[in-house]
Amino acid sequence: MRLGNDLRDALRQDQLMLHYQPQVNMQTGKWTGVEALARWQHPWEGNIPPATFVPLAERTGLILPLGEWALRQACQQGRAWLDDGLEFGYIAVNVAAPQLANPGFVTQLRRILESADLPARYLELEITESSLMHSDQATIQRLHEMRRMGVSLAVDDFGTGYSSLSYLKHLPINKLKIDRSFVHGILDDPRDQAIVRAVADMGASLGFIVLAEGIETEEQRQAVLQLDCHQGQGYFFALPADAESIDRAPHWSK
Ligand code: G
Ligand code: G
Ligand code: MN
Ligand code: NA
Repeated sequence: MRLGNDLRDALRQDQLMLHYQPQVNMQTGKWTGVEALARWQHPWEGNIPPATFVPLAERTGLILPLGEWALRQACQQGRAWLDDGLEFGYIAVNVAAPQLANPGFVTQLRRILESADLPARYLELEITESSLMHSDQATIQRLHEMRRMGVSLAVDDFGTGYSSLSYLKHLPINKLKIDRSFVHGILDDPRDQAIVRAVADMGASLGFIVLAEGIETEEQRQAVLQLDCHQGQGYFFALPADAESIDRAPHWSK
């Protein structure tokens, strides 16, 4: 596939970059950290969204190099921010199922953190509920190893994975990210409100940080706050933006 070959080139030729979107403390409004989101500036097709090229990478076997690139890039950015005196909290990086299933993933992660000279506590990994659900014993061991290193683990798109909840008891998870589809209807649909409330209560009882994704309006922010979500993310607070814009934002205590 042509676009698949283009993606291979893009990885080599600097057409990919990471944007960063803040996550906020719902009580204080202060930024707690940022999520790294890959962007592809294609030489003539223009901007190709990750919703297109991440599945493409999964089909063409490029998801492992893409994932490694994103981790390396994010860790180097974290180091640069620290050198700049910027206390950015943490960088959350999306990790796809095939990365997690790779027996060498923990070693790779350790090497990347070491060569970037970034302490592991600055890194959070976002893993979708569906890839966690299907994790085998060896993958679960790797999750524990990552936690022992000091890396945090967040469940991405929580509520969309047709999941049994039993994995929440066994996996070393720090955070649940409530999928934005539930936040979308929070004002108009009592069922969405009930789901967000239930996840917030359950998550807090299990000792997780609960984050609501996709907050776009002040009204949604208030509803999420009232349902006791700890953290929020969405266009209402900040759009994903390049590292320089994040760096210049007034929210960081330099
Ligand atoms: O940035 P945007 O909202 O368009 O992202 C769309 C989807 O692509 C999200 O589900 C996001 O998790 C995923 N995504 C963005 N960057 C990466 C990445 O570096 N690796 C993986 N595996 N997924 C990513
Ligand atoms: O699945 P994941 O959480 O990784 O998705 C992140 C994606 O969500 C990014 O592509 C980002 O652009 C998008 N996003 C971030 N905030 C909002 C928002 O408020 N509304 C919508 N619709 N999408 C958002
Ligand atoms: Mn995510
Ligand atoms: Na999500």
